[in-house]
Amino acid sequence: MTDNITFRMSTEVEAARAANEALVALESTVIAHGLPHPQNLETARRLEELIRKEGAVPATIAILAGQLHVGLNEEQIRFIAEDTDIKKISVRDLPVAVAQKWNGATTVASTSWIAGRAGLKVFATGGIGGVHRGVLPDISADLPVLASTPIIVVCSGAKIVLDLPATREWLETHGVTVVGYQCDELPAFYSRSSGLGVDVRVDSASDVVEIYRAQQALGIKSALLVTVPVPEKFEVPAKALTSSLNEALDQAERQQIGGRDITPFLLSHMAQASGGSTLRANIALLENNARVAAQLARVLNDSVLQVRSSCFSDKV
Ligand code: PSU
Ligand code: MN
Repeated sequence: MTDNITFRMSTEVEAARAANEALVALESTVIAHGLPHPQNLETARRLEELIRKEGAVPATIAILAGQLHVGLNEEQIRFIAEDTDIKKISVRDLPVAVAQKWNGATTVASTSWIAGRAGLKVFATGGIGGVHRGVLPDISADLPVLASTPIIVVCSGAKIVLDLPATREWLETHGVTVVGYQCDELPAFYSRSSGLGVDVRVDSASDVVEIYRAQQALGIKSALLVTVPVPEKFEVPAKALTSSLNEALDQAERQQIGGRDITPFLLSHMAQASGGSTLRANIALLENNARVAAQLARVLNDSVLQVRSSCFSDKV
């Protein structure tokens, strides 16, 4: 049996595709497992609103009863945010989730995988996964999927809980171009600086789109990682986080927390230890990234439509 995958598009996404409108994919793990209730639901809705306000159409991606959903309605978003049995689905989990009709939230890896195959070109998230600290080699599936999916991923770098220099090296080795959007340094999630470089600083949406189009023309199959620092007002500098992060890492080791649980564990530990300031930073950067992604999606969409119309006029 070789059934092809089918996507369940929301009415809004379906209409946007028919009208050639700009689309922005959003992940759902951050909603189900990354943020506490009720901020998770508020943020999920707010990200969608911000994208619409910028003239693009949001497509939050999740698995519902084994179906790959591209775009969720109000009720489905609420379900992902509030149900207590939503699984965290990375790419290795997709076959099981589909076959066994699970409800699940998608990570950067599985969201990129689905968005890329559904024809979406831009995806906004908070921080990507990467190479974890510690002795055991634990590398998020986000990285290999980024290395093999030609999509623009807007994020604030990799999550601060990771080994950032090792993550940066991994991206370089696997040919993922890293753009600093209005910044010279790779952002470090809650913090604006990491001491690590980007491949190029770019100051406008149209310059990002030029690079993406060049990447497509070259036939390079990796993602274009567009990194945007957390807004200054909400930044929590890396230094201020050192002790709570070390404590969280210690506790995770003692409690033998690993695999898919480690990232949410570390993030929630830090939110508590910082009196909520990392949570506010997380929400602020998610919102900002959604806005930037919507602007990029629009510029990209306009440039594609322009090329199409000039092809038509060439023929006449
Ligand atoms: N960014 C956040 N919160 C999150 C995540 C990212 O602000 O919860 C999620 C993303 O979905 C990312 C995942 O793909 O954490 C990485 O988890 P892992 O290291 O298990 O691959
Ligand atoms: Mn892992």
